[in-house]
Amino acid sequence: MSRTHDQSLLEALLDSWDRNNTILLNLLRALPEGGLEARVMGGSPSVAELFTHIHYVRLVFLLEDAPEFARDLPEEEWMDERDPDRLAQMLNDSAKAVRDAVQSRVEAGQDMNLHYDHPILLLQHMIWHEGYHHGQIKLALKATGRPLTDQEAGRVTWDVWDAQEVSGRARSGCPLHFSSQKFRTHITDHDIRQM
Ligand code: NI
Repeated sequence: MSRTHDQSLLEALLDSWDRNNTILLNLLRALPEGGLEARVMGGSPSVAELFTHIHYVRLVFLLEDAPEFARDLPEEEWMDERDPDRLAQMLNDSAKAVRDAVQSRVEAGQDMNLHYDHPILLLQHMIWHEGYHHGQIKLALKATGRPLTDQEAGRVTWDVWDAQEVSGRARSGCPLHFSSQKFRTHITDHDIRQM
């Protein structure tokens, strides 16, 4: 791949990674009572184990691809950690390590050591992986009678992708703005009908 370096594109990509982690933490904080122990079915990982798995996977790829940014791997991949503060700390720590590794490799024009055709693909891979498990977490909540409503989940998850600054675009009703009715309908479909 071309190694031309555009700082504003890099910043936007790192921002997408920060938002992805914010969404994950917001989901963690929005869990109803007993949410960390929910499972889709017997034998499925608990919500707590899905969060620790996400953290572990980030660190494994870092260890293999940019070991200078690696942290100590937890002893277990699927730890049943029930302390939300501890989970938040782990996720923030691994998110920063991934961010720093990608930024460093892109700015240095250096490939990852093992996987990926470009360092940015680590970010894309992790965002895809974590979105996949995000859906499973919400399904586990629903399957155990603890569904998150659109009111609860949409504001702290989907809306994190919306423009963060209060701009004239939102107030003027620009049809391309994410807060358009079409986007809201899309959110509702995911949170209520499908999940
Ligand atoms: Ni996974």
